[in-house]
Amino acid sequence: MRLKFLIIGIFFVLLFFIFGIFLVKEKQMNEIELRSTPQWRNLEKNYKELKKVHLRDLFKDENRFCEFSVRDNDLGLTFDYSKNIINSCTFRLLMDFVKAAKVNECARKMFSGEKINWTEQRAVLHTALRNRGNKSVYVDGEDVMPKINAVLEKMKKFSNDLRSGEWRGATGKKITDIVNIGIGGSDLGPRMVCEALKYYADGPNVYFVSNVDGVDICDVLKKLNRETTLFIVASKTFTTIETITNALTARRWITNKLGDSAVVKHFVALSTNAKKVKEFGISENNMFKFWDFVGGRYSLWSAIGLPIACYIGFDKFVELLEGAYYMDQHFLNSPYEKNIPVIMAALGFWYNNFFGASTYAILPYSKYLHKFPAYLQQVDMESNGKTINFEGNRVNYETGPIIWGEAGTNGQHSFYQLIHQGTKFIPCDFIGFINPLEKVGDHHEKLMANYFAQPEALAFGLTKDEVIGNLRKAGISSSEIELLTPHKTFDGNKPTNSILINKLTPRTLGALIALYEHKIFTQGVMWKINSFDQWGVELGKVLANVILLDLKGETDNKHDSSTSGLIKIFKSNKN
Ligand code: G6Q
Repeated sequence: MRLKFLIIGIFFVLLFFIFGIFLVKEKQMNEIELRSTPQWRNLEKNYKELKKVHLRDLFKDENRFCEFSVRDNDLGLTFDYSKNIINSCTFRLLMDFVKAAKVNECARKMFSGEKINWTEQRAVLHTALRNRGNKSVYVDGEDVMPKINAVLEKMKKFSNDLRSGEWRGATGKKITDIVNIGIGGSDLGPRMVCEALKYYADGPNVYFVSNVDGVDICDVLKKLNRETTLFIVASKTFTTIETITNALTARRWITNKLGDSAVVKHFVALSTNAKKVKEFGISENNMFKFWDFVGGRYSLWSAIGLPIACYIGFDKFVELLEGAYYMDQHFLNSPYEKNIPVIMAALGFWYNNFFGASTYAILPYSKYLHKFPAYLQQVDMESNGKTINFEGNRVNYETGPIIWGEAGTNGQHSFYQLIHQGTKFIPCDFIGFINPLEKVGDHHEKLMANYFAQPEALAFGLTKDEVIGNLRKAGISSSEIELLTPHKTFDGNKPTNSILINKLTPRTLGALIALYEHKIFTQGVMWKINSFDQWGVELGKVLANVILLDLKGETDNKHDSSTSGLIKIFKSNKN
């Protein structure tokens, strides 16, 4: 009998103990400072070993490419991350970190409409906009899919009518040119996609005006004919000073010659703010809605994509959504170890938080993707450029990196020198396509030879002995060899990811964009920050409004001596 009680007692003590460990682990990721968690500490230990290792050594393992790459045959996409400074242990520890951060659980909250943007009390549902499975998604008890589908239908009809000539300008002429007026999230996404999918364009010309600098709109208007031009005013809030100023200038340009009644045939609005759209003079019929649960920088999948649908046709716009939906499913359902956005996020985190890499380069080997780095700059830096964590405390670790880049091979003739031989440590993503859009001579082979060569050169460099050998072979004198060798040596050991896609199509582009969106989301969860607000943009906007009145002479506000001094010079030298 006693023995029985003893066994039951031991059983309960053990149960308590196990439960206690579980609670402490939970607490460690949720409440204890991130850098003190075992997951972070383990990575720190691994970093101390790895920083002494060169990619040349890591590649002695012939199996490395197989171990550290993911191929998705359906999408025709290969993600090779073998040229990163990691070993199997690093990878496991990074995945442990991701697991402890509960990335998948957080992603499911986002997809299901929970208000994960807690500083603005908003759901984050750009994924619902491309939810091609059409499964219900609820926000405040309302299924958002019917209204999303209704706007898509409206976009379909409008883009078809515009392209076919069913929709005509006020004087009965077919619309040949579209001008999208918007800024930030209401500009960068559709602008980048229109540029990227230019090859598929068979609709009207599309121009983008974003800057309040008057030359932006004037340059575009100079090329256009009022009777055949349509303006898309894209603004989530419909209060953004740059957009409204440009839209008013465009409206004057139309009405001066065609009269006020022409507005209805030459202006449409993409917005969440019906009241302001109406005040501007655009009728509800000409308004394409989206909602607070769509963040500006994640909005190209919404009504904000209207210029894309007009440019390449609605069916191809849907292909773009389908590609993104495919990536959404991959992100939600693949195990972390095979999950491309998760692996990319974890690697970025590895360099950002352990190697001290403060910048990250995006290098697409495609002329049409030349706006992709600028687009990602906003999505990444506005999302993860934050200092305050989930608990409202300042973080004591690095968060989002500086994102930059340029299309290859142009960048090679510009800044690659610094990546190869400078003192900065810059991880890079190389994006390339197996099949060209235009087959011209051997252009594509030449482009892709560079795409393959650069990551190889960055990883393996050129050793001193190799340099000396090369110079000797070239018949260079010993004294010159001595002089040149240090300059011609490449340390290598620069990490890169290679994303190799069968072809640039609306579907693969959709998937590529969603891949980066989810990478950014994953990193936000790992850093415990809110990736979906942007309070940092506000302060400058408020001050500009105050100073505008000073410049117009309506107020004379007191500023610091520098700002006041500059304003004084501006006013006294203005013609
Ligand atoms: C994006 C930002 C920001 C925004 C622009 C334009 O996430 O919020 O770039 O898109 O400031 O705002 P509107 O669409 O409201 O004009």
